Amino acid sequence: RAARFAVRADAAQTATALTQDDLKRLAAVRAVEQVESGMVLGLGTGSTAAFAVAEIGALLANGKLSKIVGVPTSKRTYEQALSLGIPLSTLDDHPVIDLAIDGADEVDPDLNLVKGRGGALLREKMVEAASGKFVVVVDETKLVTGLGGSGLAMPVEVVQFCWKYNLVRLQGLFKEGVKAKLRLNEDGKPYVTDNSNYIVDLYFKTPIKDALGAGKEIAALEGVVEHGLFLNMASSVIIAGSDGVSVKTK
Ligand code: ABF
Repeated sequence: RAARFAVRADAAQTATALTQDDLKRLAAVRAVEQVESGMVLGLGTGSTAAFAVAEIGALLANGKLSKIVGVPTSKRTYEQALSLGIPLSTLDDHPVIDLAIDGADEVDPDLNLVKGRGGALLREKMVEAASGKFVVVVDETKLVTGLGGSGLAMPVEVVQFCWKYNLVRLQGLFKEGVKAKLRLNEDGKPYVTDNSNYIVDLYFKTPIKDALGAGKEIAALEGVVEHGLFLNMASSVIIAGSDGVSVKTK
């Protein structure tokens, strides 16, 4: 299947000039090799997952796959899948998903993840928790030794009501170790999620020591809807790098 793309998996072994998008596409196409006709699929969000959705659409269009049902993890992915003619459904009608394919922002050595910089963490977590198999697709820049270690945001979705109160409480959970910021759009207005909530981004100064404990404490705050720590959820991670594509499985 990968042969239909300009960049082939074998090219990754030798070429050094692959772009980050090339690597994302390689990982996504490799994951889609696990898709079989008749499956209910969790369709991820983000630029890497979009390559997987595109590949699924192409395989449906050329008859190599059939009877697929997709459960999208965001309005963006819903629109993309719809435009490709992928039959769509919801967790209400398909509460059990065979396979979900999605990207991530950080992947640690135990295959724990930070997700949600794209803002879709709530639906992603619901769909991926309902999936028998959850395959993560990333390029090698997403690998970290500890979650929060990239210096980039770990998102927390909060209700709009008294968001500042929750921002202060989130900041307080980690004392000086974190900077909490309300996510804004380019126009300076708060970013609003698909479920009409806000996002507080947490910037950790050092990797989170106890991600499980941190996740529990964050989730216990009233008004927190979901957080971007996806712990013990990934079945495998497909990583594309300049040395080729590798698969890490738990
Ligand atoms: C989704 O897309 C998110 O959970 C994550 O935030 C983001 C990764 O985006 P990309 O694939 O564009 O790097 O998977």
